Amino acid sequence: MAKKPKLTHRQNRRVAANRKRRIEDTQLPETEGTDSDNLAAGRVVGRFGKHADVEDSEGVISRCHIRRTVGSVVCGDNVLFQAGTADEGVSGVIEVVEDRHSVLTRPDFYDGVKPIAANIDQIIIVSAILPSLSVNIIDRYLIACEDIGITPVIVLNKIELLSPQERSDTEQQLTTYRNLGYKVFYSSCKTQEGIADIKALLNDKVSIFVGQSGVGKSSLINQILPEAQEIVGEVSDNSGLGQHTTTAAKLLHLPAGGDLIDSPGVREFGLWHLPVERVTWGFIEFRDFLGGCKFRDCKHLNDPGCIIRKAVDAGDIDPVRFASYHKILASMLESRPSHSGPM
Ligand SMILES: Nc1nc2c(ncn2[C@@H]2O[C@H](COP(=O)(O)OP(=O)(O)OP(=O)(O)O)[C@@H](O)[C@H]2O)c(=O)[nH]1
Ligand SMILES: [Mg+2]
Ligand SMILES: [Zn+2]
Repeated sequence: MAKKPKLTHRQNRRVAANRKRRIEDTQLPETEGTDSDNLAAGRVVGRFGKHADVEDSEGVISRCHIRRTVGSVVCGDNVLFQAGTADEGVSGVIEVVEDRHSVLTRPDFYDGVKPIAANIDQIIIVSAILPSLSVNIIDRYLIACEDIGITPVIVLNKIELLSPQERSDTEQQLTTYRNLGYKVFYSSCKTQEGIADIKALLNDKVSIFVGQSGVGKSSLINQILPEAQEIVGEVSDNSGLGQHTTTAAKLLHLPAGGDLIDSPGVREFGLWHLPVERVTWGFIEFRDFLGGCKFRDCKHLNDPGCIIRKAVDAGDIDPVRFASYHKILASMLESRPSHSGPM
């Protein structure tokens, strides 16, 4: 178990601010006899700080307060709300959040497990070859998708920056994912490669674009849906990392049917909220072997009689995925906050 970390001044300030926010949230004025007959059905299309933008069936958007009792509210949520007056800033109130058919979550060091988006059908995992291709972050997202049973799609963006040789090496590296049955696309917002293929996948589905900051999620959305006019940021010259340009999730409609959610980039996609066995199960090629190791508590590392290790040695499991698995487990032990629940 990780020990309780000593917080810096900045972290302490953030914890205090979160606490204050929770207290303020509880002080939303009670409406007189909220009558569910007067509530409208809507969908959350934007979420910022304490407020949310809710779109009604006519396409009218109201900025709303969120009643404390409704719990979390994220993009894609179906809600019942009191509509506000369009010209009056934050004037509506979300009163009820309908049950979700799916929800993507991530653990937050300060706030526990946080939902990111709800009622999604598909998760587009965007990576870029700059600053370097991280298959580990792809694996983390794949585990999250397997955990919630949502189809992932892997997109490798900025592909025009690779030389033919680098491209062929990268494609070789990603063959593993295609062999596992995952869809893999190569894209470029500069040459338009792959954009039409990605667009074709999005018809009539609710898709969320996720990945590190600077990989080009908003740029891809602008290519697919030029009206979106999502703000795009520069990547820093030194590190090639993004500047966290998109700060809040936003849901956009495709004219042909279907919705896209742009989401803020993350530095690392943590999986502390999952039990280790769930992470193991998230590596779909391990599943056939699970239960076959000599020891029930096999760590699948150097344990005698480990059938997964044997499959790696026999070439049936990709050694890079196997290494990625152990890297994820090690990072879960290192960075897990002490309050994040059972292993
Ligand atoms: N060379 C190249 N650059 C790209 C491509 N796609 C996006 N970029 C650049 O990458 C930078 C970051 O793009 P964004 O779309 O803001 O990235 P993001 O993933 O939305 O980042 P966050 O909002 O911070 O999470 C911008 O300077 C884009 O112009 C591409 O296909 N090729
Ligand atoms: Mg963005
Ligand atoms: Zn084992």
